[in-house]
Amino acid sequence: MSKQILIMGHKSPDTDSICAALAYAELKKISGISAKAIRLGKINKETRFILDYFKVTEPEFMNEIMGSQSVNENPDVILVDHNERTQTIDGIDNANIIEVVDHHRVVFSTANPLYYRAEPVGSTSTIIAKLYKEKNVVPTREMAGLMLSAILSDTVIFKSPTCTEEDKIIAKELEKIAGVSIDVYGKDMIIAGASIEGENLIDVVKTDIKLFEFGRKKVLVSQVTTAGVTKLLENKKEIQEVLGKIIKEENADSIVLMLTDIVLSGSELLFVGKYSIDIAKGFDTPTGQDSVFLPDVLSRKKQIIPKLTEILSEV
Ligand SMILES: [Mn+2]
Repeated sequence: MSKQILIMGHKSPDTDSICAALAYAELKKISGISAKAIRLGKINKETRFILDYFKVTEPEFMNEIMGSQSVNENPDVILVDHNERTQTIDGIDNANIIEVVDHHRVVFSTANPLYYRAEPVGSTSTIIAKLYKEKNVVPTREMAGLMLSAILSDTVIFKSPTCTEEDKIIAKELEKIAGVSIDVYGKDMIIAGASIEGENLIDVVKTDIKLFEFGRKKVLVSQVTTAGVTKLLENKKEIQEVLGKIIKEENADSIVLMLTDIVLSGSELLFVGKYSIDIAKGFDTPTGQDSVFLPDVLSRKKQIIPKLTEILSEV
């Protein structure tokens, strides 16, 4: 009997990491290969919504692969949605990596030959969906729903600059099988993921935060993707207090929070800290307001950082 293959995404799993692993394990099983999906961390809110919606059980948790008596007993593993050792399971050297399916830069080397599938598309699940087609297997409604969700999540419903034409075509095909509407379901999914109900605000702001140095000025820029910026702003005072705390914790001068609303297609910017008056002015915040909504601003890298560089060089 052949060993059961373990299929896993990265640590701190996002939707793509979980859904790609589940959908690929299913395809292997259909092909007569024993396989099961594994997760290396807690399921996030968005993924929880998806699994509940399509009534799919979450993958089994595993945090380490223990060494075995002989190399022959080492488990066979497939890595999806990652290929960096720092992002994978502890004890990876006690496993045989037999295959990788990924859409990130490649920083990987192995002792043994393996199957390696890398494509610069918006999500790993796009590639998994292509593998189904190549094997002439139509995914179940559940697996189509999972793969569609992962594409919508990784590409922020096709709005991310990482989204390709192929992601859109595959998503449309999966939409039919899954029996959902991309527009309606996608927004519900993002709202579920962005819900901060019952969650620690500090954790929400710190999920996607980066520190930038503009000369000697240290500015944190955090991005929170949501479909309900208006609702989030009901807690503006609380958010500002949290931003103040984070500045201290991270030893920064200022913080800019981008509340990116995918429905309104723009970002509300909040500023707290030392240079906040200048930053607010630089982003054309009306006098007397402590935040501003910028239509069509979705990218921190392409739209916020260059502007901050300009503003802070003059302060
Ligand atoms: Mn991904």
